[in-house]
Amino acid sequence: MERSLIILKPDAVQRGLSGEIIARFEKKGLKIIGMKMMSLDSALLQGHYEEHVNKPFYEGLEKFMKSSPVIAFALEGVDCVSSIRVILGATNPREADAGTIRGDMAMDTGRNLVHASDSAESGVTEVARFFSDDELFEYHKSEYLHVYESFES
Ligand code: IDP
Ligand code: MG
Repeated sequence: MERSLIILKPDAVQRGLSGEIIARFEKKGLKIIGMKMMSLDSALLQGHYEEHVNKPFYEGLEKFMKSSPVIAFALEGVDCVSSIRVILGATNPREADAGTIRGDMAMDTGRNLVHASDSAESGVTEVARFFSDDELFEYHKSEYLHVYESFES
């Protein structure tokens, strides 16, 4: 099954939107396999945002991501990476569809509330970057019977 790393960024934590955002993923039927509050440092952020490190907005992005604790969690589900990106909405919240997290709750690219992995490969890499094996949980989710027509238990 695919995995995605989700980060509730400092704006989500500061605006008290964590619960509502987590609820959207839970209602979708995704399984939370790990979750923690943490402060991000430069080394972790430079690895995580490797593709953006040399872009003009990176300095502001790193400063913002260090400005308060974040809540990181790992989600698992069948082909979940792209469906999570649909729930997230476009990077620029002013262009994000209504009904998405960014479309409903945010106004600025630099304050777009949530990170989610952008491919199955990055999902695996990013979850491993943020969580050690003993922080991740394998368990049976009884609702899967009612979320998926067929699933491997
Ligand atoms: P994503 O979060 O939708 O995957 P990316 O293009 O991977 O978007 O960019 C990572 C993050 O960098 C964005 O979520 C946003 O916080 C920040 N960012 C991207 N482009 C800009 C920009 O033009 N100005 C300010 N921040 C940006
Ligand atoms: Mg991205």
